[in-house]
Amino acid sequence: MKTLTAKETHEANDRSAKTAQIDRPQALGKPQMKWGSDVVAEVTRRLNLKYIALVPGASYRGFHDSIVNYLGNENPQMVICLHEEHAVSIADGYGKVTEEPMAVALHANVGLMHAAMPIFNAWCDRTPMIVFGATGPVDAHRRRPWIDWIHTAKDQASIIRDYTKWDDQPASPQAAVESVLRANQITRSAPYGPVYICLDAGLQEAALSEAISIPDVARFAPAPSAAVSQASLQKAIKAIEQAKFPLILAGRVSRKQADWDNRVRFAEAIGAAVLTSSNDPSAFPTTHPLHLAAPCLRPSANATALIKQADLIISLDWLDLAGVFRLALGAAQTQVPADKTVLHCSVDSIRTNGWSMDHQALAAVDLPIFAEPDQFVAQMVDEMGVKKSRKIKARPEMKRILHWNDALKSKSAPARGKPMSMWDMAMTVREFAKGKPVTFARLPIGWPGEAYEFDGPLSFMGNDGGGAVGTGPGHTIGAALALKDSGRLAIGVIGDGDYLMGANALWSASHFEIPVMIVVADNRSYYNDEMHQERVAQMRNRPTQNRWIGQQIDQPRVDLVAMARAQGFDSEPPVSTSEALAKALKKGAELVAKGGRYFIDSLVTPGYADSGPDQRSGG
Ligand SMILES: Cc1ncc(C[n+]2csc(CCOP(=O)(O)OP(=O)(O)O)c2C)c(N)n1
Ligand SMILES: [Mg+2]
Repeated sequence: MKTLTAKETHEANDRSAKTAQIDRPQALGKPQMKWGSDVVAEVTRRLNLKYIALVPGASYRGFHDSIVNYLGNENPQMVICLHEEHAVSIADGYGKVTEEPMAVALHANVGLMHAAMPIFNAWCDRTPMIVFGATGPVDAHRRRPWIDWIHTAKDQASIIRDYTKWDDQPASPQAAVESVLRANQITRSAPYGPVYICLDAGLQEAALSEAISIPDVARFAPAPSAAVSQASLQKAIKAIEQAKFPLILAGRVSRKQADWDNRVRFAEAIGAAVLTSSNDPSAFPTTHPLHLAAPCLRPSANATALIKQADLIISLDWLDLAGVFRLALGAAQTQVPADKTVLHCSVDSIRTNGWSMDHQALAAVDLPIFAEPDQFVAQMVDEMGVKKSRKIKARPEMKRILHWNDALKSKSAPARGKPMSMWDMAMTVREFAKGKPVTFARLPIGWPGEAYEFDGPLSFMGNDGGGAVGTGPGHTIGAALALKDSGRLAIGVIGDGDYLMGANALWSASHFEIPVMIVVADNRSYYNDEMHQERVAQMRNRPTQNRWIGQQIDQPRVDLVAMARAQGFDSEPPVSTSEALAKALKKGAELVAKGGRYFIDSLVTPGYADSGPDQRSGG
């Protein structure tokens, strides 16, 4: 994180104190732990969970009361949302930045159903999160007629079990203590993912009839990362010594600066080229001389050339290893590229299940290493005695490759004074962010890899791992909440479809005074799917000019600015030129630095700026 000046620190502390003043309960006296739900709240507090995102509901009215009137609405403090989808997306955005779980509370079956999609997305994002839900009373004699019956479902967790790491429905307050401790341990163990605890309304609302023991939570912490064996380290070193052209695929790695620095030292010491994914959070400085191809999801021409040349692939939990080989080399999904040694370092395999195929195709691997990638890199750096020098081991083969950032110089600067294309918009945003402590919470479909100029682990938080449209606003606000007092400017650049599906997430940012900027790349369309319809029409020899039908979001044109203003954001009329966008970004940044919220509707001409139709992620 950037070092703050004395004035900035003062302002940040001021804002922090103000946040704590939001939604303060009165007349609490000295609350005693007396009810079942007080026990759950008490354990939650001891686990140091700062926030709980929620939409209220009677099924958890006991737990709600415990947070307000027993905990005094702090640690965790409620972040009230206008849709369960946003509550989970905000927790996902927060967890991506902090690698710590945020809590969420969801009403019975109906709230959980609203939340199912972003929970799946958090599962694909590998984000830690503790989701509290509710049911019942399980004891049918205690159910209120009608409403308690429709909101009671047996095995409620079955709605989301296939994409959570663990769930439970404790039957007593004492069992709930264990349940919350276990949830915390599981969600914080890699690979991270959401966990769910369903609280029986009867248990929540029952008076405690016996003393409850809450043990020292420190004794239930997750284990530190397992170390890589000496034998595996030696094999890796030997493979590196024998390699002519090593290529690091830096995938799902940590947000810690020390790990980032280690990755750079490792790559420099072995002289490996590096590739990062535009789908995952920033993993390596993108303009570093070894980061030869611009970040991409599907391999661009440059990335393909690197993969083809490499004789050693070092995958740091790359999301789709077999898929990338298939696309770059035309290899069958599970076939090893014959001319390469493949090292794959990941713990993802222990989370694989039979329902979700997000584990991707099975890659053939010569050197499998079961460890968190940054653990492996740290041990390699130690084992190889890598010093802190910035001398890059030069590989003659790599010197001949034109770095993507140099190639960019011959490409067009943003057009001036005329309607912006996605390229113009992206280059304007890149220019604006240069050298500033900006965190891009999200970037939209079709954004060119050349606009990804990242210099630290918080530069970019990756996209929606589950391909879940509607999560952009929530992710942005959750990331901004985590970064509130850091001196970083949190920006979400999202599509108009994504914005419109998740637009009423914005109110939570205003209510909770979260400084944030949201910029919409507004092509007035679900444009990704226009492209799909065009392709189908081409395949079937049918008229492609009808591709817009059922896709364009126009007539009437939605007033995106009004939707943001209505929820407390500052804004201005839509901008349609790169000059106007640059001005708006500057104005927005000034406002957000003072703790405000800014919205920009950036009109772009339909069309993408990435390297071709197959770059597109939308399904
Ligand atoms: C919940 C959900 N519904 C539908 C889709 C299919 N889909 C993928 S991209 C996309 C369009 C998104 O529109 P927008 O955010 O405006 O981006 P654009 O396609 O215009 O670049 C849609 C509808 C999805 N991925 N998720
Ligand atoms: Mg769109």
